Amino acid sequence: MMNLTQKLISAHLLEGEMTPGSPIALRIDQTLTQDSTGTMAYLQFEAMGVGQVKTRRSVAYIDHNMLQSGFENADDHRYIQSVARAHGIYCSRPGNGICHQVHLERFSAPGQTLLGSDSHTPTCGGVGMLAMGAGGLDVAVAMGGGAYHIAMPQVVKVWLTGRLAPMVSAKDVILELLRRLSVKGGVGKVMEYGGPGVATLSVPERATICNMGAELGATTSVFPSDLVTKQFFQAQGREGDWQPISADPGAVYEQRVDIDLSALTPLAACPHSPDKVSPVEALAQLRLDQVCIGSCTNSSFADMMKVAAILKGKSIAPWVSLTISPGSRQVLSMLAGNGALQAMIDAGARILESGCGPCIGMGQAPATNAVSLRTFNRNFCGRSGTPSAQVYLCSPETAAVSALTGYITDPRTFEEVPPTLTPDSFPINDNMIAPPAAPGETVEVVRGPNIKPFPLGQALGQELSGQVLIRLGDDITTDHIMPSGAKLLPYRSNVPYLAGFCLSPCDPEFPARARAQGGGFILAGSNYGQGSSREHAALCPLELGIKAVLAKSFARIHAANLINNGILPLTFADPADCDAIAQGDPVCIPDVRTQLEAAQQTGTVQAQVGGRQVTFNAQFSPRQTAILLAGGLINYTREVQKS
Ligand code: MIC
Ligand code: SF4
Repeated sequence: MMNLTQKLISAHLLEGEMTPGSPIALRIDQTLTQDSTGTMAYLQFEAMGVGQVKTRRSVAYIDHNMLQSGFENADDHRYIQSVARAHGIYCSRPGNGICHQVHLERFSAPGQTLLGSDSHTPTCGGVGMLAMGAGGLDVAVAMGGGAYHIAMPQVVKVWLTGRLAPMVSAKDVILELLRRLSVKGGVGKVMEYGGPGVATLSVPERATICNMGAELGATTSVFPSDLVTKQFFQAQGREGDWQPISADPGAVYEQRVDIDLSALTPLAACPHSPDKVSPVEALAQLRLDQVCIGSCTNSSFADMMKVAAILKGKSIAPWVSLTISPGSRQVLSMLAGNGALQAMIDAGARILESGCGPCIGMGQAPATNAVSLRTFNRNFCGRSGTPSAQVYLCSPETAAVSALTGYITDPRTFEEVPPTLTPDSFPINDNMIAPPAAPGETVEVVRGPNIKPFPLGQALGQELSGQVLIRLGDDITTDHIMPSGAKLLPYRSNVPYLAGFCLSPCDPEFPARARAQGGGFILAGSNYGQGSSREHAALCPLELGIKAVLAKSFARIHAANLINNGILPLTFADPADCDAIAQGDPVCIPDVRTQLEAAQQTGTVQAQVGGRQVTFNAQFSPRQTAILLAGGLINYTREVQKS
């Protein structure tokens, strides 16, 4: 008897036991990259010298950096298109849509594994894939045919009953889970959905729930593949890619959460965290300056049609700016064809191209102290491009109704309820997905001047010493560690430049201090590195000479990225020790190589911090230990290839 997660894992298991917490290695069928993590991932893939990808399907998306405010983005697009073509990778060109929406529509396949260099890759869990986010280097390894290494997750059964009430949406389901479990609640876990409520949810609704499972910190989220899924594949003209897959009756889970869909009400996440959830009702009358609809969470055809139905024949409040970004060109083209786009434009919406746009601060930064209501998945402070802005996250229904009134408004007060549309057929046009080169064809890979060499770790010495360069609190996100947005995103292939902004939202002096000290240590609270998969949150500290991060706990993908770049993620055995340490305290980890090897048995590492003897948990797998000793995954791979 197996649950769905165990079925997917056992069908791809290359090494290890399916005991929660123990290391496993998985075969990866499909990969995806996007442009802001992809340039680095392809540079690393090229450095591996593999030639053609070894996966069943690899796709490079261009969807994040599309402002082209200078040559940097455009050069990276050219590089990605050419490197993809040269190595057997499909390339979804700028304008074709957000990676997760397009992948769901055109490439997802129940029963397969997908590894993506973006934290919202779990979106495809909505059709029964084991879809996980990872750092670019792990995706590069998977493209080369290597396994993906994780700890066997615990599986949480999320049992759905009932049916969503009118104007309550899939977004409210995941916001309810965030309210109950918090942004740390899913770390080390897979959220597996089941129960009679599943059949009442369409594929895009399931995808919304899986997408924002990333905000729980979960390894991934997954729905069974059933007749609803089959209908979606038929409508996408891909029935051949469909297969049923579900948990065995009586399968065992480590945890259970029950949600009665009928009992849910519209919810919103308040500034500045996706788990600060409140009923929309309680926020009513908060005056809005901006409403943004779109992102990989809520930009499907069904979501956009609900928005169009609400806006039709009406006008947005005169003090509100409303932006709408349809998730894919397929969606945009359907809206253009059926008149929905006209309803949006006539109501006063500003239509943006199909891409991430304001979600990652690529334009549409709100005004000073503005209140912005968004259908996105993250509202971390400053991510919108305006640190003083107050960003709330909600469903498309809540966003559209609120854009009309100009205040956060419970959508159940709206007179008409728009239906959830599930088309019998979607228009299929893959002419913006460039196929790889034919065998034998030569492709020139074009590199622009903004592409700079990335830093490589060094084999670990006998001792690590330095100072605590910064002291941080809980839930520090990768948007704090390596901010993005219109000013910095163009430099994702220029780590030396980007490093000058590392942790700048927390302390603008940090990069200069780290450089002046020749590197040192970062001290943080719990869930350090939550949020994005961006490897730059490890590469930039590496560039600044960071040797170890000492924290109460880590987010999964970020901890893996630190290890892959040879930076030690050490967890305080006693969190009280963390509270007693100050910025500037000296740190010394003596005999660190010997200690790490011994940690295979002891599970701990000792250090002196600010004159105290501190014990850290160091429960690394044998492979992780070898990577850390070698100074990162690239050095480790070279060592393995030599031996
Ligand atoms: C995000 O939503 O934070 C991003 C931008 O999509 C990131 C990837 C990146 O930093 O490039 C993610 O979620 O992994
Ligand atoms: Fe793009 Fe935002 Fe989704 Fe990240 S969360 S992939 S930036 S739409």
